[in-house]
Amino acid sequence: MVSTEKSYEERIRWFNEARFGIFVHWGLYAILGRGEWVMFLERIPADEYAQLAKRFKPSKFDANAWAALAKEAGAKYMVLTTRHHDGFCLFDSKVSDFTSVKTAAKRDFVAEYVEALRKAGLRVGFYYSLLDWRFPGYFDREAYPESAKALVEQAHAQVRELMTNYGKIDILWYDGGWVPGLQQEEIADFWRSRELNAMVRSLQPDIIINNRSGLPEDFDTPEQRVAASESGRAWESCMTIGTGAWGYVHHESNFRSVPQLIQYLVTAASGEGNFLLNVGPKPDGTIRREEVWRLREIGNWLAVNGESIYGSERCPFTAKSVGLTTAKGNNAYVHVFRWPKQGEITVPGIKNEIKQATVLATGQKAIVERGTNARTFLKGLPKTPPDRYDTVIKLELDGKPEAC
Ligand code: H79
Repeated sequence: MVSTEKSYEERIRWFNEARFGIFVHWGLYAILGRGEWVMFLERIPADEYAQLAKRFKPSKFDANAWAALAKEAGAKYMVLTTRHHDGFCLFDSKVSDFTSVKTAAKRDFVAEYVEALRKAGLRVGFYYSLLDWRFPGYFDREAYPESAKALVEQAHAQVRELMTNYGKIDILWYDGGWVPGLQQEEIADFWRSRELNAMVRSLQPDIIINNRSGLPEDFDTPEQRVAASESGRAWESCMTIGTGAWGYVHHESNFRSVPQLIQYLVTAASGEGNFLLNVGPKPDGTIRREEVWRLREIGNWLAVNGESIYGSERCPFTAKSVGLTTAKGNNAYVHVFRWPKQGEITVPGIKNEIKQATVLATGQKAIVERGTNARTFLKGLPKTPPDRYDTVIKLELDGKPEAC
């Protein structure tokens, strides 16, 4: 029999080309507006919390608008919380009544989301929290063994539903795998993750799975920081725009700036990793203006500078006095976050011959001069940065970038 199974390299290729995705945290917690951990942090009893479902009627939810914004941002995929730690499902489930289909909204938001993304040409990611705070057996397995068993069985059944009922899914993004009192190496046994993920792969042979079910699977997921994995291992940093939480915060006092967000994206790209930037839509389903305009600004920047990000590779030489470097094929890209006031940039250690140096924002060619100590000078540039966020200078080389 000829195997039709794809290799890891084949399955992960689109993901490494994509580099930028949008994370969406949305659920009942949006109504309270104090983040997705509110049930736990304020010790809200499950039955009291469940009352929120009666008020969850998102009149302005429009999956096509979410997808359109992700496209405008230059993102290639989205990941939606199909359910978070509160256990509330945005999809139809035979094994739970605590879903948006069986409560006031009476809608399968996951179905609408998948359809909109496919139509927009975006890849589809599902976040799924293994843990569910409503199960006492999650907090105390000894005292409530039946509850702990039911928790795991529900997770298996719901992951099966998600992998069966919505067509082709590109990413399964587990979270909440940790269990009180268990070591990291015991987590996969608790959730029966080997069995679970074998089932996932039998239903979705091309899917990529993150590393949060107690098993490494396909990619690493540093949270709220950018940290590269070793070469050859895919990774994705996830981050919030507001710094308070992932779910909607009504009075968010602290939003990350656009240059900050672009620098995180470039940092990820420079280490051959992805950036998954989160939005927390309002209870009505719309995305707040503070997040919308930031995503559009990133999209405008990517529209000009995207070739330095999509499918990026590590560049062996650096430009740390001014910013970072990325590479692709025979091109290197110098990302200038700290534009020199004399309009002259020094890049040390380029071994290659440089055929041409171009400012992507303006198309201007820089004058290339080589100096002592293997220095390259890029001259004839303006004294103020041509791009207010990150001016990218493309270096066309005689071969793949090499350092000396
Ligand atoms: O879904 C998002 C978070 O809700 C989830 N992962 C991302 C993608 C996450 N769950 N736990 N954690 C992240 C780390 C736990 C942090 C905690 Fe706390 C510190 C839990 C309680 C104290 C941060 C501060 C969260 C609530 C208060």
